Amino acid sequence: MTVPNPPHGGVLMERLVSPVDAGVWRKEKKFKGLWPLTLRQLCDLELIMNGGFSPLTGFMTRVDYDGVVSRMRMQDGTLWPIPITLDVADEFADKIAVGDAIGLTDAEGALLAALEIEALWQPDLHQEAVNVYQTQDVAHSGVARLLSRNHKNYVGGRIYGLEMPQHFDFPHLRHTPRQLREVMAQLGWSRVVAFQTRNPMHRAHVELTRRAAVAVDAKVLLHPVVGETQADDIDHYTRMRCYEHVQRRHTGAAMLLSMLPLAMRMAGPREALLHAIIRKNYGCTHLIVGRDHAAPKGDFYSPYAAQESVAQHEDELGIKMVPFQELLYVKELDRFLAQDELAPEQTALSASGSELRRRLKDQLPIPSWLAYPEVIDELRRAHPSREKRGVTIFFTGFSGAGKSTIAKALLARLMASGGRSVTLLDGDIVRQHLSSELGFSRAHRDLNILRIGFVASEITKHGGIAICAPIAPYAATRRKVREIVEQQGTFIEVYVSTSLEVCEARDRKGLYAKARAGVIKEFTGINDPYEIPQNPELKIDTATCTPLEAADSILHALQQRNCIGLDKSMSATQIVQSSATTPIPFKNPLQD
Ligand code: PPS
Repeated sequence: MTVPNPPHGGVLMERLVSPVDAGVWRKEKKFKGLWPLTLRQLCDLELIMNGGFSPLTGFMTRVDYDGVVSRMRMQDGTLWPIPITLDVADEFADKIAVGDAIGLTDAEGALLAALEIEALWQPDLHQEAVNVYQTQDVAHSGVARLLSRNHKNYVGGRIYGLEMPQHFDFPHLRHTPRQLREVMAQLGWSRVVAFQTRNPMHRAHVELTRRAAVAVDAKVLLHPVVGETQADDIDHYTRMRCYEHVQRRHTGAAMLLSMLPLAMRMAGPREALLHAIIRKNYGCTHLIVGRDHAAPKGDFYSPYAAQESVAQHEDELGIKMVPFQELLYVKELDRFLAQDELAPEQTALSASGSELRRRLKDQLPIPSWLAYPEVIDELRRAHPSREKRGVTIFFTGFSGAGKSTIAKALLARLMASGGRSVTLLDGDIVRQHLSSELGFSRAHRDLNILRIGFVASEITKHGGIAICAPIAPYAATRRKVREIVEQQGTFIEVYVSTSLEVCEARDRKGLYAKARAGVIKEFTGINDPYEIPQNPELKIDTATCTPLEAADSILHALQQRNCIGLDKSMSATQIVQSSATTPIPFKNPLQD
């Protein structure tokens, strides 16, 4: 039987203990603490446990970390490019010490592994950024993630895997290195070229993979990364469906498809080396390395740095680099050719992933030479037009500023136009249901706003319109909500800037009077702070417009941003005119 390429370091280092030992760890060993793993840490743990990170036996200790950061070598001299570390918060680090064992759990609290602590330290993250990412610039997504992390401590030590993380998505496409090696051995594959990707495959990718396989006389492993990559990447569910379509088209072409649970760092040249090591551990002999391999947005690495980095170490690693050739589509031939194969008179069209993304984003037609039609259908389903994507309209302002009234007017306008589901999360209503146990301390207000933000982000994710109308006095909390919502769709902050004097003069609920009299403590504007929004998308002063005018200016802003379609029955200008003829003044006692 064929033997696939041996793993890095010679031995496949799997860290899952026997069921009997797992039972002993669970019942008899004492854990000093339980650490709930982040999604990224969960990916790292899985690759430590399944041997994808061979020869690592756990999260790196300080000596290995220092060696890897400074010269890409572990203490025993093994080549390793990127620290694989477990970062934990101060409160957790304060409770543990070298010699202790801790339990590592998933987000639901299921115990997955034990870690025997051999090192606990506070790393110099700036130095790590400079060495590993070659920059401290937070415009680099990997550096930004590293430097903004709340977990400032690293815990290193051996891992004893008790249970693999559970996956319910595409179980037939998940393999450990051992399983994939067995499949390759059964197929008699001794030369396998891996294609690493975090993007959907378009036809030029398929063609270059085919060419690479021919060039090095190898079979192909499509090995897409499905751990966390970059925030704006296409979700792995969509991508996996696309890869499956590609595989179906190439059934005769000796092509395996398997998911790699790696959380990418976007560390360019160093990351390309890590990709090579992992593929060797999965039994591959070759890895396709493209221009800008594992590079973030921005010009942080020269286009060929990753290829050079792998080429330089390929003998030591025992896996060969196959450089990715940029292919262009030649109209006259209906074929893909490399730049140096083009005849002067031929029309070459760019077949790049960015071209595909641009066409998807701008809802432009996508020709079938750029991607297979069934792949295009999947991508279109995952990219609804902007006017079908979710949006959160987040009002903020003093009590009595008019937030609820405008929100209700906006809700009515949107519902009247039809076609969208709209949910109003009004401050008062939320406090009766979602946040009924909360008061008005800073901690409770933050919790309240984050709950609203969570619900709004779910609504946005599913293509709905969420209108939120809390006071939301703190800028940092508003920013957090913006961050979680923007991962799903559009966020529009509307600052209802009605002055405190006007709000107090209105005092419809009599709360200002009570606050002045000291009956209500921590009342926003009177004896509690309100931080004015610095860059809201819209600012509305209800002292100078009616609720319908305010709602219409928001509708107009939504239309300008293509968040909603043009209402054919009533254009924005008509709406403004009609509302101007039937003004509803803010002093209407039914409001707010
Ligand atoms: S926060 O800060 O965003 O959590 O506040 P929010 O949930 O929007 O509060 C909404 C309503 O609570 C009433 N209320 C108070 N507001 C501010 N400070 C104090 N101490 C307070 N106590 C009660 C008030 O009516 C707010 O409603 P609106 O709709 O804003 O007038």
